Parts: sequence; structure tokens; C-alpha cells
Amino acid sequence: MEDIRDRVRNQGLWDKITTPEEAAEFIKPGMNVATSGFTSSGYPKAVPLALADRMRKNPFTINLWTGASGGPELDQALAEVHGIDLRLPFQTNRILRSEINRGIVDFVDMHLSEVAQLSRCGFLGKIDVAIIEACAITEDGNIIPTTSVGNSATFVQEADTVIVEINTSAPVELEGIHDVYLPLDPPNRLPIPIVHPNDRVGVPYIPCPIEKIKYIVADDRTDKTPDLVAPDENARRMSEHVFELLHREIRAGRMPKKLLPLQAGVGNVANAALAGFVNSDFSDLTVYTEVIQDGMFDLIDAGKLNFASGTALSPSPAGMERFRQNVERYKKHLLLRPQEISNSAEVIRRLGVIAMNTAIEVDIYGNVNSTHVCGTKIMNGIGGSSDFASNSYLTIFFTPSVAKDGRISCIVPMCTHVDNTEHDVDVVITEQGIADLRGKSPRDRARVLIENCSHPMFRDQLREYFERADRITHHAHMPHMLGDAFKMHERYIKTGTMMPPVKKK
Ligand code: 0RQ
Repeated sequence: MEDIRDRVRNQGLWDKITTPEEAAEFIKPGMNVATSGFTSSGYPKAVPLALADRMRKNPFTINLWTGASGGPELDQALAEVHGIDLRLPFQTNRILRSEINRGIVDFVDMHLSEVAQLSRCGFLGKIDVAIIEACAITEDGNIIPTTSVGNSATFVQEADTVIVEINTSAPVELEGIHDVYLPLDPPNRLPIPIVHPNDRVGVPYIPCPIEKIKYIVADDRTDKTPDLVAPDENARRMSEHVFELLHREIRAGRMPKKLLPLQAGVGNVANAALAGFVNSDFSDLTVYTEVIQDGMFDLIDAGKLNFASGTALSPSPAGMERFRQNVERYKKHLLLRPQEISNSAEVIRRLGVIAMNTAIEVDIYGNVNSTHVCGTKIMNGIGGSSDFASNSYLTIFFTPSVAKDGRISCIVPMCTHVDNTEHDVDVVITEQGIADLRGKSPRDRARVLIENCSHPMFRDQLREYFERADRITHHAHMPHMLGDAFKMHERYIKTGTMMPPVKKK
């Protein structure tokens, strides 16, 4: 492994360099441990692995806070030894998810923009230790993050003790890509002075008092981001619908030709939508989002993307290699901010972002469930989807019209759990079509969602539900038959089989 002393530029800190085992020894049962990391980027690896090893031999638990999801060396390693008591604010690991859904881990599902403020204001308890992955430590002891900023700056500010993992697999050229701005809390907060996605308003490092750094460890493991999956036919069709919608908006004079800044969630459809922009006639694009993925490199190479602001650089392993080979060129177009800023309601609203996220299910009135399968089992968490959905100029939700090989409809009478309400959802897109809900009453929203977005296999059943509810409730504002609303889910849960389509009367 490369000698990390080149990267620890304050020589006074060299005697803090130690082994991951010694650093992990400092973490005691019940501690609140807050780490860097966002969507499997820039999370600490060596100390959590050493901690998991300790827990395996001598079981105990900690509470784990991060930016968003962590990679296998963090979330999975600690979940496998049942070492997490409480986890916040987002996760995507299969084993951790199972621990949560079995009631072993308490999970607090939070808006990603709010974690830092809640932490600073003391709602979450105090941070005993912050473990931060870094590219380097400056002469003044400040921390240069790696592939994500997330909540790291606030965690460092609030923690009693800081452990830094210098990761030598992170290119040193990452220095300069970060812009760290920490807002004051109410009543002293000032406007965040970002008026374009590329505005720099902070400093290129995480401020850290030297005396807080207790240990520095070396690591060279790379981020374990998922491989890129080729868009499937549904994702391709949804991305075509997005372009149709955006062209419509331009023709109506509601959107400039170069569009407004784009936000795209993670996953198959978001990737397909971004990939689709490469071959579209859109250019001069900007992005104001959380996660910068492979699609952005394609857009930069195609000369279509001017600038992308995010909080995590989360390409696939192949995408990271591509970044590494062309770091200076891509860096000119990219910037990483704290998630409190990348997801700031104030900035999103000012910039007029186009938000594109994915739902698990959408009900006929436009409420969105992004987190809980059949209302009880958490998938990943709300993440930043609602930070963007509630504040964007145009809020789009994607979902395939059916899931589980057609056994369940993703357009349902009533969501079993609501993350984004009807008031925040402008447009729903499935592979079947587009439902533009803006300016529509609940009953009109139901009609357009059923007719344009549901799968033909379930359409009659949804029509029948809506018409019966409308009749029975005497055309109430939002017709519902509460007893019948979840029948579509019940059948799926009980039999796991597709409901037979209802015959037209
Ligand atoms: O199940 O994993 O068993 O195969 O849900 O669904 O179709 O693979 O879609 O990977 O795009 O994830 C909403 C979860 C979609 C994601 C969600 C089952 C389906 C599959 C995953 P399997 P797909 P995706 C930026 C924004 C919230 C956070 C967010 C998400 C699994 O997009 O977590 O947007 N969003 N953050 O079979 C039963 C249904 C179902 C269903 C899907 N109706 N009923 N199962 N599934 N619909 C990023 C951050 O914030 C960091």
C-alpha cells in the first residue's frame, strides 16, 4: 500500500497513524458512530471491518449514522455480526434490510437533507465518533473527502472524536472537486447563495480542528458500487415518455430549450433516462442532483452536459476507472457538496429542478409509496427523493405498471404507505404512458392515471374500483372504499399470484 504520509500533509499528525484494529478498539458498545459515505461511495472500510471482527468475537452493538447507503464493508459487515442497534438515514444492503425487516435493527428513514440539521440541533443524540474516509489531510488538519461529501462535515463538527481513513485508491486529483458550505441553524440561517448549479459557495475541504483527530488509518479498498445494468425495455419506454413530456413543456413555453437542472434518482430507469439524453436533441444541460453516475460521463463526452452538482460520485466500477483515466477533464464539469446543500429545498426551488425518481407504487390519486413493499417491508428508504419531489419545478415519478412478473399492479387504489403525497406529484410515468396530474381534481387524476399508466391486465379492475367508490360515496371529493382498497395487495401477499383480470360488465 502507498505510504499515506504523502497524503497526511500535517507532519504533526503522523504519530496518529495506526492500525484499523487499534482505531476500532476505541469504539465502545452503545456509541453513536457517524460515518462518511453516500450510495456506496466514500464510506470507511478498514475500521468498520476491524470493528465487525471485534463484534464477531465479543458481540455488542452500536448506532450507525451515515450520509446514505454504505458499501458491504460497512453496512453488510456490521449487519452480519448483528452489530447495529439503530441505523439512519438510508440503506440498500440486502442483509441489513433483512435485519431491519426482522426487527433486529431499528431503522430511522429520514429526508437526507435534514439529517445534518437534526444532528446539529441535538435531536439524534451526540456523536461519539466520526469515521471519515479521506483523500488527504491538509497542512492545517482539514480533511479532503473522497467520492462523497454527504453529512461528513457536520459529523466532524459534532463528533467528540474523529478517525480518518486515508484511502489511497482515491485519486489525489479529487482535491478541488468538493465545495463544503455549512449553513447556520435557525434563527441565524442566511440564504444559501447558489443561483446556478456550478456556483461555489464554500471551501474545498471539511474543516476539522487538529486535536479532534485521534487516529489515522490507511486503506486501499475501492468503493463497491454496483455494476451498470443495461436498461430494460420498460426503462427504455419510460425514458422515451420523459422526452415526449419535456418536448411538450418546451413547446408550451414552460421550459427553456436547454431544460432546467435535472435530478435523477438511482436505479434502472434513472440511468436509462440519462443515457437517453445522449442521443436526444437536448444540449447545454445542467444537473443538480445527489448522485453522479456513469450517464453523466457519457453526457460530458457527448458535449451535452455543462455541469453536474451532486453529493456523491457513484459510478459503476468501470465508470470509476473511466473517471480515473480522465479525471482532470471530468472534474471541470463536476462538484460535490454536503447533502444538506445538494438536497436543499431552498436551492432546488430557486433553480427550478426537474426531479425524476422511482416509486414502488402509485395510487390512483397520485400518492407515492417509494419505501415500503405492501406497506410493511422497507426497501431502501425515502433517501433524497422527497427533498426533490416536494420542491422541484417539475416532479416526475416513474414506476413500471406491474411488479413481480405481473403479479402485482404498481398503480393501486390506495398506497399501503405514503412517502410523497398527491400535492407533490406532478407527473407519473409508466411504460404504458404519461399521467400529467397538474391542475387536476382527485377524480380526474384517478381517470388519467388508470387510463394512461396502469397495465391493461389490471385496468378494468381499477376502473371498476373507482366507479364503484365514486357511486357509493356519492361522488365524494376523493372516492374510496376503505375496506376494498387493499384487496389488490392482499391477494399478492396471500397467494403470490397474479389477480385474474375483472371482466368488463
Ligand atoms: O424487488 O429486489 O426483489 O427484485 O422492489 O424494484 O424495479 O428493481 O427498481 O431498483 O429502480 O428501485 C423505489 C425501490 C425502485 C428505489 C425503488 C420490488 C421489485 C424489486 C426494486 P427485488 P426495481 P429500482 C436518489 C433518490 C427511494 C429512494 C430514492 C428507491 C425491488 O428507486 O429506493 O428514490 N427509491 N432516492 O420487484 C412489490 C411493488 C413493487 C415491488 C417494485 N409494487 N410491490 N414489490 N417492487 N415495485 C437516491 C438517494 O436518495 C440516495
